[in-house]
Amino acid sequence: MAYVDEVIELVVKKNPGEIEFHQAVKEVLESLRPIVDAHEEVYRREALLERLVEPERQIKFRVPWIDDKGQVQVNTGYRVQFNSAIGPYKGGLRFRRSVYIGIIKFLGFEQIFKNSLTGLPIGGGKGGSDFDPKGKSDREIMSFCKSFMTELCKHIGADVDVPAGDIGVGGREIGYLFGQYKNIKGAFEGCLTGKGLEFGGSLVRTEATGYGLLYLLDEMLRHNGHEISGKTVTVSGSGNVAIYAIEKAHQLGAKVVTVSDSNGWVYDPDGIDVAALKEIKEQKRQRLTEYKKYRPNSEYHEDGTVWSIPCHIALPCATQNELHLADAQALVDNGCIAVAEGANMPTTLDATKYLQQHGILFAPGKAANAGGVATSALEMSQNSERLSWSFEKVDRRLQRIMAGIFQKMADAAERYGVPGDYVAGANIAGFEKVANAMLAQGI
Ligand code: NDP
Ligand code: 2IT
Repeated sequence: MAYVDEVIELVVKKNPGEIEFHQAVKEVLESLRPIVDAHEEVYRREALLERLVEPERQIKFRVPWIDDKGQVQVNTGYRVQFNSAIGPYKGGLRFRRSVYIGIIKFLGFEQIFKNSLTGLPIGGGKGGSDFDPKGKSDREIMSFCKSFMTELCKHIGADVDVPAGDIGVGGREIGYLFGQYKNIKGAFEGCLTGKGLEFGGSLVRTEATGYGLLYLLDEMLRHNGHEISGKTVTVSGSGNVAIYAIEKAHQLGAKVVTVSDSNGWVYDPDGIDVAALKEIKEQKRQRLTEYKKYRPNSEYHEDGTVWSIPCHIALPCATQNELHLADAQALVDNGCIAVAEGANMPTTLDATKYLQQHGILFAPGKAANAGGVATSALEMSQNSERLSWSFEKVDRRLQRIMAGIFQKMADAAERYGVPGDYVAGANIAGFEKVANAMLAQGI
């Protein structure tokens, strides 16, 4: 049996029920075949793939907290420190009811290659909790965050592991988490990124994932003889990534016509009103049903998906496995030319294959959404030198990083005989650096 297939089988057997983790491993390892074949003897002797799919450390902990009625609640917290070959563990925290170890491991595994692609010295990690922030008061969020950090602070640090946000974790949560770390440790350190600008945060970090997505899309389109300006774009999600992807798409002359949340989706034929969206989601923390009050011409739907709306470019920015084969078929039938993943693993494996086989330019999340973690690494640099850079400086660095990521994935795809396959290109380019570092450091 091929080495890659042996390791995929091993992962499924050793991690029963963790279907998202299986999916992420399959997607990466399948596309590493050419590079693994070329180095099979060394990789097998060094058990390189077996080491790659086994987290260096998995931490699972109890998070007790008190709700507004005085009732004690208990959630489960996780931190998976997956791979530190090229730098301290780095990756977000996700607070969502559906979180379990399989989700955190898939995200941590993806993060290894994403972080490598940025060219910055950051390893892969991820964490979170099955805590559901929906409908919770600020005090309840604070109570939960303080308890979560009471345990997590034993395992992280500026040179060890530096968490940040993900679904359900934004500036408010990072503020509470940072405050608790500082109080317990008695030290003001860059232990988290996505911090407020008043206490060590970086300009552009809020916008970075969405802006970076558009910078990478721009590179991919121009490289293939297209441009963003004048294009109709569909976006899913309405959180941090979606909002700033839409903002940058509009700045670059495209028109975004959809957004969604877990209850429904909006079609606004005149183009999504970003100011209204920010007010609804960032300030009032409301549902998308409110959008029609700002834009009477828009439609709100509970059934179906945003992918039924004809577009040139589709940007899934909500969550894993939200773009299925039927959606991919609809996109192709409606004349879509490009898909770039703002979320992590939003496109199912069969949908990805279908899009690629039908000539759609496809930018995988680990390349396309790497702008967030890249800017987090720039925040770490600023914290280390105890300085803050200007918006323009960080934004320029972000643009250069995203252009570099496109170049790396396009080059790797060429080198390994699959030109234009950016999924394989991103996986191979991300893997090469980590593999070489692991081999150099020995057992
Ligand atoms: P937010 O919490 O800010 O927003 C998430 C959005 O996606 C919300 O609109 C939410 O709807 C929707 N959503 C989440 N889960 C589901 C679901 N199961 N079904 C339908 N809609 C859902 O998160 P982010 O914008 O930060 O993250 C979005 C994606 O981008 C995630 O995949 C994340 O891993 C990825 N990402 C984030 C980065 C960052 O810097 N923040 C960096 C790189 C990737 P609702 O309000 O109803 O929950
Ligand atoms: O998926 C991701 O890359 C993130 N949620 C951002 C991680 C980070 O450390 O900024």
